[in-house]
Amino acid sequence: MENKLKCVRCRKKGVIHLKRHNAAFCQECFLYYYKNQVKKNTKRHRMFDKEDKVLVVISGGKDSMALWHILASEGYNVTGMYINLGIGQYSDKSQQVVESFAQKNGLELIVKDIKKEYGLDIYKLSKLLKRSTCSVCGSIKRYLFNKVAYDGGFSAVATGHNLDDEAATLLGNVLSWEEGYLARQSPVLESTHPKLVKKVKPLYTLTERENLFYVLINKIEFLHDECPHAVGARSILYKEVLNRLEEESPGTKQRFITSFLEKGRRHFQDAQEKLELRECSICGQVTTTEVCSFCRFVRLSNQNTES
Ligand code: Q46
Ligand code: ZN
Repeated sequence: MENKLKCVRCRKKGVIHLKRHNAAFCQECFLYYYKNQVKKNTKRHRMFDKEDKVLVVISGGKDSMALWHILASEGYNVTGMYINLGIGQYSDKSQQVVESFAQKNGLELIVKDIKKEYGLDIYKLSKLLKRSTCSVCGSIKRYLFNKVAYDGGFSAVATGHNLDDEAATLLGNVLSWEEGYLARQSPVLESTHPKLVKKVKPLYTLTERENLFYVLINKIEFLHDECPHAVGARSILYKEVLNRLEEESPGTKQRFITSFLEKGRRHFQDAQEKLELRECSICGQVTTTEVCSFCRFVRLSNQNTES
């Protein structure tokens, strides 16, 4: 037991025990481990290198703040991107956290406000379209990540998805055998059109707990609250189930993801939807319909303010 609490690298007193690696680390060696994981992931999956311009999507939560911090401190050419989605106090508070971090650390940040810039309201749209708030919000976010990245000449869009997120998504997709999603689940989503920017997840082998530890030891401010609409999401239940499995058998989540990527994913490649991609007749962004969903949202919002 005592052995477990000694750092596996330097034998000093361990401050965090990672059961799935059967290893404890002191603060300094944990940072070495964390940095190494990010380095390995970006290299192994050819996500980006130091010459690339990377757009990092920031929500203000621990994962995206950790990602922004580690990439900037490792000398990558990163710009943060924050979208104010008009979700009451949650949006106001997160914007403050993100802006203050950028200012204190001299980091570049692009802020988009969907209400001020485009007149979009996710609540009104979700009512008008009879779609869930998260589905409307998700479409808007995906559109803006890509548009900002493409217009700004970025080589990749990086998100803070962690091991817990990836394992929960995989479990959800497996439970209903979502072949199309399984074919695409990967730490890297390559570009399939000249106007689509590659999406990458450099933290996909690090857990929520490790990201939390990283932000705490680096004294990075972050928003503790989750988006109020995340409450009750299916993914939270999947995370709880996986945590239970992890308790009994440490390493389950990592094995689930890495074995899927190594052995499982290829069996779903035929299920990749071969969608015909075209350019939106209004904004020129990639879509499968004549007018993209974002431009339809803007049109609908304008009609409803006029009437
Ligand atoms: S989709 Fe839904 Fe998230 Fe948008 S409304 Fe909040 S929970 S932020 S990842
Ligand atoms: Zn459009």
